[in-house]
Amino acid sequence: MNESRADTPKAGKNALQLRDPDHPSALSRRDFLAATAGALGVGLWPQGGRVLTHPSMEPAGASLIRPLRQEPFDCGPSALAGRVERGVPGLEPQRPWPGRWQRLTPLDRQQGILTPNGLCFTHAPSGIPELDARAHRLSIQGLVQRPLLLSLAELARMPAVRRPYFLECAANGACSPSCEIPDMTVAESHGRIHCCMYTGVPLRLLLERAGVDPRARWMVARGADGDQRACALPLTACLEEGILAFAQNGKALCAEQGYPLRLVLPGLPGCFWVKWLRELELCERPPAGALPASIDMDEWPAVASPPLMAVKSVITFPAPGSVLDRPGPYPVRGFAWSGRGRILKVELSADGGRSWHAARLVEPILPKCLTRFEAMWEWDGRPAVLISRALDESGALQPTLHELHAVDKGLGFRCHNGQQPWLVDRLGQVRALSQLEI
Ligand SMILES: Nc1nc2c(c(=O)[nH]1)N[C@H]1C(S)=C(S)[C@@H](COP(=O)(O)O)O[C@H]1N2
Ligand SMILES: [Mo]
Repeated sequence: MNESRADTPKAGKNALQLRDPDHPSALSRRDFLAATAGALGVGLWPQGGRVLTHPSMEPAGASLIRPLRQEPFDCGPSALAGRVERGVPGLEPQRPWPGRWQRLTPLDRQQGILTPNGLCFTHAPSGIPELDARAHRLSIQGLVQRPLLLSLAELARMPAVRRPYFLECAANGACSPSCEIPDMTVAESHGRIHCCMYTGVPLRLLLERAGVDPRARWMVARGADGDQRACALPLTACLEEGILAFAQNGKALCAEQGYPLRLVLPGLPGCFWVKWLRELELCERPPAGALPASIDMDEWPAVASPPLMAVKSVITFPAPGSVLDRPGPYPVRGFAWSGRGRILKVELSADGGRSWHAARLVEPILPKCLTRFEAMWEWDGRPAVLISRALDESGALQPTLHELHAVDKGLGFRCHNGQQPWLVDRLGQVRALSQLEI
């Protein structure tokens, strides 16, 4: 963890100094605290023998103390803390993703690995159906021995599993060489991902109950949102870990996330996780027009074997939207994830990818979940290019845009997992950089 500049001859002035924020051995503890406190704008106490009164130790005005709320509420920290809301992508025509139907996860504000209900990005081009859970039924039919029609009460009586997983839209991190959005924030570029704890019935259990005909190769899932397109999946791709989920982070699913029932397919692109699920049909080959919701077949002809979301990471601080107000030590933080399992390692560069240093991974590190990383970085006030790259347990390393471009010249938005460089300019302002620029 304590690699120094001397170990990396190519490292420039802005090389990351690896100082674990919890074990600041490179500096004396006092220097470190003073520097960090300065950078974070907080006072140290006590200072030079003088006792400083923390402003918040003043008695709170009576108006700031309120009785325990009786009505149901979503537990916010305080009325004074301000609300964190899901972002709305811009509606300008040059922006690649129409914004009307999407809300984005404020990834830069997310502290832990779970995305709270209400802050999850939402894809709902056909609108959000208001469904009555008591009347809702799931049918399992087609090539099965015993077709089933299940109520939620029946599902809830079956043995449930409870697991956290990330869901990433195949369009997340859309920053191809041809599509550069200079004023894009990190939530706009990378906010099509969330990570929630799901409770539900393993798909395998239900299919066993229905008795799968050996001829069945595909599963077609249909939602109740008026999106007439069905979503076809090779049966093998969803049997392993698929869940029919009815709860998200310990509560009923949000309406936006598919209340009362959604398909959870860990590692697979978000488009396969059908929401407002009402039908599973097993068949030999998918019916014509059965596409993953919102997927354009021209862009994705290889649906026969849906790709697992490849290893990826992004720095959420410093990131577009944040400003570094003076040179000094800063924490560099972000998230890494992979549809192929756990994150093994995240490396950071502050010199555009010339030198790399391992970041600290923050526990818990779970398969197919967001994983938090951080490292302390000493900004010397000169322009710097920050990049993160992740390695997963399958041995895959997050590629550069150059590498992706070499494989696929027409690099589109789908499942693009390229490294994302952020440029910190002299003023401490941060903006997105296409990696083909560096
Ligand atoms: N019924 C239904 N399910 C759907 C979709 C949809 O439009 N209708 N969109 C899919 C796409 S493209 C994505 S990325 C994910 C988004 O899940 P979220 O809205 O929970 O973020 O849902 C998928 N499931
Ligand atoms: Mo999506």
